[in-house]
Amino acid sequence: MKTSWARGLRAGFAAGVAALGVLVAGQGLTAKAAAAPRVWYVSVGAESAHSAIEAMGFYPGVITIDAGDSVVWTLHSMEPHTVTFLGGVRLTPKLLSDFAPAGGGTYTGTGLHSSGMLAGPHRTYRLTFPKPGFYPYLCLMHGTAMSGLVIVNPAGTPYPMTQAQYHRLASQEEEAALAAGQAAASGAVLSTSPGPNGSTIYHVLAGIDSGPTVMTRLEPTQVGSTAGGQATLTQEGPGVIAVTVTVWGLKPGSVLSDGIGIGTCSEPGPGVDRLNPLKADARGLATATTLITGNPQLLAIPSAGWTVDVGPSGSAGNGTAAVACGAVSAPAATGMRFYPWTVTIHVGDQVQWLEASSMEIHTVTFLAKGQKAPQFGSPASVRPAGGPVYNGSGYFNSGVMTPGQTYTLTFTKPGVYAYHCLVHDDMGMIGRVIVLP
Ligand SMILES: [Cu+2]
Repeated sequence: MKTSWARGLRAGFAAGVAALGVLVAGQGLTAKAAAAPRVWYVSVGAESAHSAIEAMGFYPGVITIDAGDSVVWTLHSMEPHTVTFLGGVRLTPKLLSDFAPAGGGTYTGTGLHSSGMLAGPHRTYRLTFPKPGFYPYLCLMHGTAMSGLVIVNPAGTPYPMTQAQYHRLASQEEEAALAAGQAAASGAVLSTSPGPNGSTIYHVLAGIDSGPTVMTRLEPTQVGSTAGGQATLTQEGPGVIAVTVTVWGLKPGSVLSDGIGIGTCSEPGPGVDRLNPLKADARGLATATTLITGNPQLLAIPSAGWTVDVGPSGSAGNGTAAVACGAVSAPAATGMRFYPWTVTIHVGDQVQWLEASSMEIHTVTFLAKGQKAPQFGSPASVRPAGGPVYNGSGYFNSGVMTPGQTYTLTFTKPGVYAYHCLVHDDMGMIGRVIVLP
């Protein structure tokens, strides 16, 4: 503090600082006090009580700062995440399992910069952005579905929002995500199907995701424009997104281009994908659906950072000449429970668990009497064990279940049997099978 104070004096700031009556931190105490770099705050993840629902996003999802400013990300969940800027490094399935920190504390858009795995209360990651640009980022643990965007304007550009406004926006985005996860969890009903020899198969979900569809309103972007509409983005399956754009208020017969871009409607950035053109009918209404396909492990609707832009023919994707535009904000969340958490069956019936979250791995694990749960990651935790028939004792493990995978057990002995997800039992992911005679 002494050094900065002296530097301040040298810079001729004695009067100003004295008038403020406080010591000003050294960094940014330059000839132009108004341009002092700022620090902005973004939350990583969010969760409901007892970690039952985990929100998969950064809040706010998009933040606009000035060159020289820094962003501090703070973890707000039991679930670990990363903050990762690819910096031109190709995203591969292998990189999605690399949770080591990378890069320095300054990011100019090149080179992998990653927090590494943030785990534990209020862990933070800080980056400074000296260069204007659009900087998307993601969580390597949860893939492109968990995305954010930092927009950096030249130094001195007026900020579109204050930190207090970003906090309010962040709360709204978190609530929307948790509500979407809660809706999915509440909607999960136990289904059954006929099994062999008159038995019944009970279908239990390991984890659950918020719905696959995101609706985005398209608002007119030009003065006097009457165009408005709606974009519906649906994750049809791994690596497939369907985008349906409907616009009204157009000149009958006119043809418009549309596309997906990075940025916001007021700050459009680079284009991501072109969408099928829109042709207005006699009522001035146009609609078109486009399937976007990509690597099943890499392409997902991002929780933030995309816009859908509609513009004159040939213009779409970068938003600069947009007629209508909407920012895609996907309220993504995942349920960290078994659905239902308890299931009552009869001797001879089967329970089939389905890994129903696209963003998580889980296990279904029955411990032997007196056995301590193996630490997740140990050989015993990740390897399947026990076979297909459970008679009430011994160690039974599904091994690591990846999205879409199932695990089936036939129960032959009456009793009450508790089981765990070895990855998430500390978050309360435990279940129970009651077997009646
Ligand atoms: Cu994550």
